[in-house]
Amino acid sequence: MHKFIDEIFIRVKSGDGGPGAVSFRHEKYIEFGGPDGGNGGAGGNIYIQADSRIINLAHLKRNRLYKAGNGDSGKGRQRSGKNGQDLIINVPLGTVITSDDDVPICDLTDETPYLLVTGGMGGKGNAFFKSSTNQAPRHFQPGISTEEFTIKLSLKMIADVGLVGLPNSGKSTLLKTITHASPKIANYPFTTLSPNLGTLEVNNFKQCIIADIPGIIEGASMGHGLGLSFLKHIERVRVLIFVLDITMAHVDDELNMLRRELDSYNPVLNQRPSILVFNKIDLIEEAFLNEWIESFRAKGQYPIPISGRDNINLDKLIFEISKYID
Ligand SMILES: Nc1nc2c(ncn2[C@@H]2O[C@H](COP(=O)(O)OP(=O)(O)OP(=O)(O)O)[C@@H](O)[C@H]2O)c(=O)[nH]1
Ligand SMILES: [Mg+2]
Repeated sequence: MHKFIDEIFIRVKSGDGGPGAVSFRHEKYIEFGGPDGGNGGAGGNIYIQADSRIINLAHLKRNRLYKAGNGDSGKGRQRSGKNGQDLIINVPLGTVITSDDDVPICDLTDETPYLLVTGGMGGKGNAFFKSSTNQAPRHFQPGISTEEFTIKLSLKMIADVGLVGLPNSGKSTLLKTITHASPKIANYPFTTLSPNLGTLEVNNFKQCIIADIPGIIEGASMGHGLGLSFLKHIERVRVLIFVLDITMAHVDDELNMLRRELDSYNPVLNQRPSILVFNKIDLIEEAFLNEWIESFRAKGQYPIPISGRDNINLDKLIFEISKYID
């Protein structure tokens, strides 16, 4: 399996223009039959296009340089050289392109191809330079040469909902129960090493994309655990779901820690609408659960008690999610 790559630098070069031709018509008994050198072909363009079937940027590690075709030379009898072949670089939806020093270039949120760089123009052949004063020009233009440059591609997945929680809180289990995704699930922290997406149908078949990201621990902003870099994949979600493990001693500390870590990554995330869930309620006493629900309510928070594994109350959660999807 490919390693999950969500940031990569690549070199690109559009095609060089082909040179114009120097050629003269060959006719019997006529020494110079007139210039007929055609123009060079244009170099190929480079396009970047998102494709929903691609999930990360790993496939771009293959090449050192992504290059479009060069234009062909012009030919005799005023024939133009063939244009160089365009190159289309496919990337996942949500890929953001910048220059290597972070100047924004484009953000590929749909599958429309983006013209990154055009190929060089072809040169004029000598037929172009014929004039009343110069009937037999030997002059032609070389094509325009293009230059290599580096671009940075970063993936920010496009999801409507992001699952946030400590390792082992049951995020992947929840994703698996409510969508057709099949993420890895296991009873140890950091089972999920890269984001998973799943699709949920709400409100008459509207698709809602849910992102499950690796668990977050105290100090993630200082690089502990898998760090916070995966939070970029939920930067654009409409709603966050905090998946809190109710079997942990202090579910409120759990939430505060997550909020703090989100804050140190990007304070905007804490201003997003959010849904709180208490997960794994199948494992605890009802009285214990009610105490926690009461203590949250006293603070104006209304967690939804669920079991992602045993499918308890998930219809309630889905209804809550659907309010944000239209
Ligand atoms: N009893 C019970 N167990 C659950 C529930 N949800 C998840 N689990 C278990 O908790 C463990 C962790 O579940 P995961 O879904 O892998 O947790 P995660 O939050 O994705 O974990 P990371 O990927 O490590 O962050 C697994 O053994 C699950 O079977 C639940 O509602 N009830
Ligand atoms: Mg997981």
